[in-house]
Amino acid sequence: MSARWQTTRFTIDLSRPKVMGIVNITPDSFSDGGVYSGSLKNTLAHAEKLLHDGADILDIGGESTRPNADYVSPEIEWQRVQPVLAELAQWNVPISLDTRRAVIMRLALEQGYVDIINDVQALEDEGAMELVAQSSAGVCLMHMQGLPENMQNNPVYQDVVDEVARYLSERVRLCEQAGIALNRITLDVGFGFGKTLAHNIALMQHLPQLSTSYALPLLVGVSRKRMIGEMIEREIPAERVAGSVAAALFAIQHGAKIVRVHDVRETVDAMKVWQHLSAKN
Ligand code: 8Y4
Repeated sequence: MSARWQTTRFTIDLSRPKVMGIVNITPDSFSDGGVYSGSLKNTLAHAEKLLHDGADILDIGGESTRPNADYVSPEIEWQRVQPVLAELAQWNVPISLDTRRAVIMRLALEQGYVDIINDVQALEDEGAMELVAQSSAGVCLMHMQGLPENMQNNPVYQDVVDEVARYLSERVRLCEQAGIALNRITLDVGFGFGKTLAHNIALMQHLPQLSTSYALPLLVGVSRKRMIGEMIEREIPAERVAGSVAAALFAIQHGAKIVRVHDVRETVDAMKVWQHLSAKN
């Protein structure tokens, strides 16, 4: 059973794990919105590096969903992502758009810019599910408890694994009912989104059960996150690279089909070594 993820332009073969490279769009205070603004050039150069390093998918986001991030209006979010998407859409690589907003999804889907909608709110925004259903995009449905602005203030679960599993199952059911075929859907437990370190560890340890119970591919995003920092006592995200690679390998070994990472080169190297040593080629 080799899973495939059906997206707008690409059918992504998940018989080997895939790497989603993170392209964060840095706010540019000097931007005139023009094609040659410094931040656009930097963003595209970064995307090019990620591809060179072995990324299989690029994930583009214009609104930070970190705890305590500043509010970004939909207008600003679109201003940030539009020029990047317009360029990357011509690169023949699957483009994922990280957004929670139906209006942003609609604009990007109308322009034919994206292959995948990566939504940390699992298409809960009004109209989002219908929009995706009317497109042929793939989608990643992620679990979050609360909202980015308050999610890390004392998250509580009775049974985190059970609650996340039930939530995602219900979202899948609704998506299918709305007309989104199951082969377009991947699932994500949402590490760090309204979860303590103990919750994150419990979810990671139950990945095999989660992946078999859904029969849908799991995407895992732990790159440079606080949970890694807590395990290795590193406050600075850039110092969490090795810890993040270890967690990505663990996730893959426990059933994750896609890992969302900042450090594509290091992650791909580690995955290649792991693959050679596993020797079931
Ligand atoms: C340092 C580095 C500190 C990164 C915090 C962060 C996920 C995601 C994010 C995820 C999926 C982040 C958009 C949070 N995380 N999408 N997005 N899964 N599908 N924080 O885990 O990277 S943003």
